[in-house]
Amino acid sequence: MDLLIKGGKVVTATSTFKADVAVTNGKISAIGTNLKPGKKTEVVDAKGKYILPGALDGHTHMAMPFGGTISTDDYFTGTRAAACGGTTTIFNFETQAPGQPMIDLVNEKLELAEKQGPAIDFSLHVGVGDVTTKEMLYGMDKVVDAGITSFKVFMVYDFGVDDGQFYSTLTHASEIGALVGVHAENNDVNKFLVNKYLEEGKVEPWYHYMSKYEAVAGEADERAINLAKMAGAPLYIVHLDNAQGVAAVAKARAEGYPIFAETCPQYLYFTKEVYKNGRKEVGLRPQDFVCSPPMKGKESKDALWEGIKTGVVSTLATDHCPFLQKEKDWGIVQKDGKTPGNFTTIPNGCAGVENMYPFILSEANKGKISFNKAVEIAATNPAKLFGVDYCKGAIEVGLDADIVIYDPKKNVTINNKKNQHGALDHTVWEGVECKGYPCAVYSHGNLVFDGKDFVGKQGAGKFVKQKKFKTKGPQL
Ligand code: DUC
Ligand code: ZN
Ligand code: ZN
Repeated sequence: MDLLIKGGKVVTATSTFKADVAVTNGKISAIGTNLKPGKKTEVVDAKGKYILPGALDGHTHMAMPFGGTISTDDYFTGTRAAACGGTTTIFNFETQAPGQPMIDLVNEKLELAEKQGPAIDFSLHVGVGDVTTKEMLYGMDKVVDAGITSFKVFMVYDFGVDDGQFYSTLTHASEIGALVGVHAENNDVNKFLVNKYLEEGKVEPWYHYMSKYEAVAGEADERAINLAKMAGAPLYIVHLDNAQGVAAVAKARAEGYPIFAETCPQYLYFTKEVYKNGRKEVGLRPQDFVCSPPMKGKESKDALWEGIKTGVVSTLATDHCPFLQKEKDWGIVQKDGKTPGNFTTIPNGCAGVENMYPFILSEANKGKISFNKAVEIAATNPAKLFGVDYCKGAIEVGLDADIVIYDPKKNVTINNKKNQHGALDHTVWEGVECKGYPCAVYSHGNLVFDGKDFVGKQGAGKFVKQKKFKTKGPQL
């Protein structure tokens, strides 16, 4: 036995109990009371603390080209930040270029990841950019053979799919044991509204929200669900943000369909008001919050919380996609330094990979949801949905020792300069108070966060293979 975490309270998705946790060769080797250390065992006192599985962030965009730049965190700095927030696995989106065989994209990005050196384990989701021919569509098979069984289609953006391509992707994915995620927004309505507002000279970040308001996402959520039902395929809606979509997912699940939804902390904490005023009190401007989909109104925020409580929302993830403030300012003056900008010339995305687990655990600590629910949506369910529950997502004998020791009495106020570990120059989470915080994080039994600093190693993280997706109904 290499490590013995003694006297803490183990939290799983379904139960909470006092136990010691032993780690041998990077795996959880025993869970029980009064476990005895060996001569060389490191013993950690966890009295008064919770022992949780490391979170899995099923939605990140590290090193992603977007809006004329590349997201600020790469596979190292982004995973360093993740580790310091108790996330021990990420799933990074990589999107296929037109005409590019999907497997070439995968090989290229695995090479990039290896070069940048992730601090924790990772896998990929393949963003479907070209399924215009049978050959391109069947390119998914090689990706599944390589151990990646999750794909994502976009209903918006120039590289997005039309409904026919979406339907064929869903159909083929379900034949080969893969799960399709969707970024659901109505492209045509969005484009119409963008043009309308720009013609009217309405260029401020508020119109980013106005051109992607609740129903723009809600309609697309409903259509995506209909297409999945027609194709007889499972579906995963990423970053669900609106009440209409929550109702649609609830209905489909109640009817027995394998429809799953993810939401993100930003939709549970902020509202559309940030596009009017930013958060002046901590130096954040409206453009700093521009991400897609944008934050919605309070009714949607409340519906998402309710969806988490009732099991309609299955997972929490971040959509971590950081851009520097000078890039966010391209909404005022564009990259060339002279052309006036507008809400469409702001790179879309915000940071969050370090904040997801502390945020949801803090909400649990305040009594909004149970700790079990927080573990379920941030660790256990993403592990199941993305086919890595054979090694991750729970405190269980035989699984990787990706462990968070959580101190419910340690209060931390997010301060980008003082206590955050990514590469970004700001965070939308600035000044947010967390009641309770991770005080130690382990990846494969190795300490990666000591409660203050990153103490892991660049390059220690490895690619994790996903098994095939077989779930036929709404239960995982
Ligand atoms: N939304 C974002 O905010 N950033 C990257 C991609 C996306 O869909
Ligand atoms: Zn998206
Ligand atoms: Zn995304």
